[in-house]
Amino acid sequence: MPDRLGFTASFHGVTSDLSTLMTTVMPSEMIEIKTVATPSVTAGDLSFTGTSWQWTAPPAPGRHEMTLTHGGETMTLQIFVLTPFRNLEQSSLNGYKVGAYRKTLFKGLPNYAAPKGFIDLSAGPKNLKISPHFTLGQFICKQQPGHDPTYLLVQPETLIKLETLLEAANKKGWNAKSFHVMSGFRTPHYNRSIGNRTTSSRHLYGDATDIWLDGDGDGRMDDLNGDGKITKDDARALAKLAESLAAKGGRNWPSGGVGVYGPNSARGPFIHIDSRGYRARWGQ
Ligand SMILES: [Ca+2]
Ligand SMILES: [Ca+2]
Repeated sequence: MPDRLGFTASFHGVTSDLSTLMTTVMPSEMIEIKTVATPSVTAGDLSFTGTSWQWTAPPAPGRHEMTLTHGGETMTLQIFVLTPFRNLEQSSLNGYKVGAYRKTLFKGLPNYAAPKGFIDLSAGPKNLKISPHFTLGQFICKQQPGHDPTYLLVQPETLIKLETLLEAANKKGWNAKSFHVMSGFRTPHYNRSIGNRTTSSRHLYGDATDIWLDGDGDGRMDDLNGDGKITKDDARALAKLAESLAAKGGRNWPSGGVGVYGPNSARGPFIHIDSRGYRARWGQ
C-alpha cells in the first residue's frame, strides 16, 4: 500500500490521506469520521448518518483497528480507547507516575486542557505502526523504563507533520526511513524531573517531538547541509524545510511550533516540532 491514498478521512479536526494513522477516544465515546471510504471494525457500534460515520467505542480501554476501503485501497486507523485519568485527584496511574497538569488553560486554549486519559502501551505493541513510518514505541516517555503498565499520548497532528517532513526530506535526498524521536510524550512528573518548570509544554499533550534525521544510522543528526560537520546548521536546515511546509500550510501541516537546538556533549543537534494550534518559533 502506498503511504498516501486516493481518498481522505476526517476526524477530530484532522484530514489525512495517510495509509496508516491513529486517534484516541474515551471509553464509550463516539467519534465522527467523514470519508468516501467504507469503514469496518470488529468492536463498538458503527453507523452512518448520511454525511458521516459514527463509531462508539466499547467501554473498556484498548485498541481497535478500523479499516477504510475505497477504490481498491485501504486505510488503517488505529483507535486507542484511553485509560481514564482524573487530573489533580490522581498523580499516578497503576504505579506509572503522571504528576499534575495545569489547572487553567494556557492562553485560554482548549488543547491545553488536562488529558482525560492515556493510551496503555500494552494496547500496542511497541512496534505497532501508527503512521506509515512511525511506531507507538517511538513516543514513550523516558521515565520508569519497562514499567508495566506504561501510559502515553500521541496526537494524529504530530504524525501528520512528521510524515510530511520525512517525505519532503527524502525528496531532497536526505534519505531516512523515519526520524529518530529523542523525546515524544512526557508526563508532567517527568518534565519536572528533567528541570522543566513550564506547565504548558506540548510534550505533555503528546503533540510535540524532538527529532533528528539519522539516515546513516550513527545515532546523530546527519550532515544535512553537506559542510562535513554536524552542527546547529544541520538542525537549521531541517527547520528550514519545516518552514517551507508551514508556508504551504493545508491539511498536511497543522499549525504549531518549530524550535532549533545545537549539539551538546550528550547528543547532536535536533529540532522540536509540535502542533499546538498556533505558530511559534525559537532557537533559529
Ligand atoms: Ca547520522
Ligand atoms: Ca553540517
